[in-house]
Amino acid sequence: MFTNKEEFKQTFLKRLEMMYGKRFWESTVLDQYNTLGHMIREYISKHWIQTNERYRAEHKKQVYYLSIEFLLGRLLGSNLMNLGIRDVVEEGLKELGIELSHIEEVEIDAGLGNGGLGRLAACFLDSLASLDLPGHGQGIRYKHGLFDQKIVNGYQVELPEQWLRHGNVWEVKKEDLAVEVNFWGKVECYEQNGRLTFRHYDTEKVMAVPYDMPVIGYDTTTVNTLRLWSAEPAKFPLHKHVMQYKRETEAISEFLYPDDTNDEGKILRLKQQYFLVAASIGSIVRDYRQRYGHLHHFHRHVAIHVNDTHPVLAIPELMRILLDEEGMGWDEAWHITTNTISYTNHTTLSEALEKWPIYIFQPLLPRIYMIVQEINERFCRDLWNRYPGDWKRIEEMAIIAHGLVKMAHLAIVGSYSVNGVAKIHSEILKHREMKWFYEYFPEKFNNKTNGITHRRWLLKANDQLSTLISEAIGTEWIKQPDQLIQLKKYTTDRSFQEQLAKVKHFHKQQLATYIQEKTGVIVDDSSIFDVQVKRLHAYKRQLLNVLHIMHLYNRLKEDEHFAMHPRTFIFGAKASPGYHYAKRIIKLINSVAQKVNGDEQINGRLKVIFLENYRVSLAEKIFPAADVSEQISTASKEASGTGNMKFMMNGAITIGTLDGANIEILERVGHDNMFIFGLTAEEVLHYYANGGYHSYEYYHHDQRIHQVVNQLVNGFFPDAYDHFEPIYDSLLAHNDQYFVLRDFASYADAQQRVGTTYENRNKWLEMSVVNIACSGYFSSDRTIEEYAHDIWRIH
Ligand code: B1H
Repeated sequence: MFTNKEEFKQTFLKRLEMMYGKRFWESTVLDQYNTLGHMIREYISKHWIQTNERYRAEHKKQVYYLSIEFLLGRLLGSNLMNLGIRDVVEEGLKELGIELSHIEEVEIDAGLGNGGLGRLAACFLDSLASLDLPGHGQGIRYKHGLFDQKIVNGYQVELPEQWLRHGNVWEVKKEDLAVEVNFWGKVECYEQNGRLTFRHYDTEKVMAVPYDMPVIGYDTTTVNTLRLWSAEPAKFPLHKHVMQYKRETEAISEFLYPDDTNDEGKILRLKQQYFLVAASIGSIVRDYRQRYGHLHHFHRHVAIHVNDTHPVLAIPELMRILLDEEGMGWDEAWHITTNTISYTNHTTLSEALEKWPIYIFQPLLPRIYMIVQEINERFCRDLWNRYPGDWKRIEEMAIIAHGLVKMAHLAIVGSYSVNGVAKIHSEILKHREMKWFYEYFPEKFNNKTNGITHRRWLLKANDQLSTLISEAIGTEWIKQPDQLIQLKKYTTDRSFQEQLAKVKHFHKQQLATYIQEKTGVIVDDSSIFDVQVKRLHAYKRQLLNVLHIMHLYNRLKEDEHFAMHPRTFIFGAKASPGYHYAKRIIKLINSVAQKVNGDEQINGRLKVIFLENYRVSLAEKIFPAADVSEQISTASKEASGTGNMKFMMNGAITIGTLDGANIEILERVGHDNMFIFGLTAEEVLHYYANGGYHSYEYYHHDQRIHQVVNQLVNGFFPDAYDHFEPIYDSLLAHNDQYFVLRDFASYADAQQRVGTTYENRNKWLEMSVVNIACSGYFSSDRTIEEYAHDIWRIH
């Protein structure tokens, strides 16, 4: 289509005129973006088709990654990069007088996810394609992704997100591949040829229409597919008003639920989950039947992975098809299902473990509920044989108990592999949260420590650092990220260190400019950029960070000569709209920012910035500019974390607890290259087992804590005079469930070490090099290779 700059320019101009009926000089940036997108689609169409033909011809086992979230971000830049045509396009456009970066900026993020779980799914797709593995995503094409966040007077305001408002160049609608999904209705059971047969009738039908998006690998011809399902009305039922039916149907794929790590338990959510599952399994099975005729060897050619419990109805849905449509017996159907499905657990927080009340589940999905009941009865019978008389254990392990369907139990019983997302998390699953299941099914449990695609988070986000790395150790690391370890040779190389410092400073200047544009605040680009960006959650302890900033401010106010390297604390965080406590923390951060940034007496030595609407494209601007990475969750609570890896890969130093993947970062860089503080997971769990700790003692005995906690309620923030009372109460009256005050001294001490270490420029740069060098392990290529080899067996 185009092989050089000249051809590119010609094609681009011709295509633009064809698509928009205007001359280039009349075109908008959006026209140019769409033209480029179309050209890429055309560019890869041959490889997309060939990839599918190859998989078919080679009878390759196919992996389907089912996820209720895919947090893709922007696609133009990464697609150009993965295709290796970024430079040609950039230079061609430059000759036409336009900047590729401007075109990239008009793309709206595909924000079909909340946070880490959704972004992990997106990184996995990139790695699957880049490693030439036959792995595809299936998700929901939400009309509105995660809400847009505005900060008004320091408070979060949510606006509906509209990523499709200018269309989506990356998708292809495939109406002919629609799948019918059935809700409600009745089930009748009758005997046919001597066996029980079930018929689900009087249902409400919804059409699931697929939109396919190409997933383009890096430097390869593999183009996999992300299939996103949209809900459309099917044949109009006679018993209902047409408009109401249409509304209810379209509502299914209208909104992404904004509840990161918090189960909402609404019927529409269960509808979404079954919609995703029925559409995905329906299309997988249809495809399979065309290829192989029958389903007896399904599990040998298909692996279906469920990303957390949200798609776990894949288990009873596959059973339903095998039993009711294929006419198989229970044992064969169960054998096939439990050898097809694998499951990742992403959290042990009890508020995130899905439990559906029977009174919601059964009427909406009557046949699926019957199958879950049968799975449960058979499982409990097996348990009874193994643990006769141990009622307590059987009651706790049952899939259905006390009027609730426990989705994690269904996932474990109905799959062949259960994995956690970091070593410590998998250990907690095995020995605490799911210990009885581990005892019963030890062979199912395994760990797959998370990873991130180094292509987006280093190669694309930090071009200058990538060039510096390649000049030092060659370009092998791009395909084999573990080669980054070669950088260790440069740890004490002064010239390399200085170049690294220059790159970091460049990005800090860029971010400082962005900050000034967005907030009006001028920050010192030679100050320490200390960053905490992630969803707002009590367990992630943004509060600990803010209280410490308040403490620093108090020190600066009390002692003009207090020695401290100037610091800029940067936050980005969305709070779930119904999570009122989290919203108050956002207000607190903004109130502290207002107080501190406007105080001339401290001479700009401390600044606090809250960047609104944190999302993938903003993250790409932030990570390269960070000096310090805040990973300060209450130990045992953060299953893995993945932001920690993105910071590390961009040379930031972590201040963190021994939680999630922080532990594995420490294993690689050592205590000399990380600032570890706080209680360990074991200590936290021990406190919980013994009724917590006494936060009042820490409040009374530590003057610093006393002062900042009082400031929450004593008029220190005049614009929010009683607004922080719930925060105050959480720390004292409710005994500080997340050990904020307990870890305060240890955190302040670690922050002190950050400050003094930063003053030693060479030491700091040394640490930065070591962190980058050791970050290769955290590439999602490594993670995906482990999934492919150990779980899906597609290597
Ligand atoms: C993670 C979630 C999650 N764990 C429910 N659990 C959701 C649960 O909308 N919901 O209902 C949405 C998200 N997300 C995160 O997964 C963990 O907290 C991180 O520690 C981990 O790094 C990430 C990826 O494994």
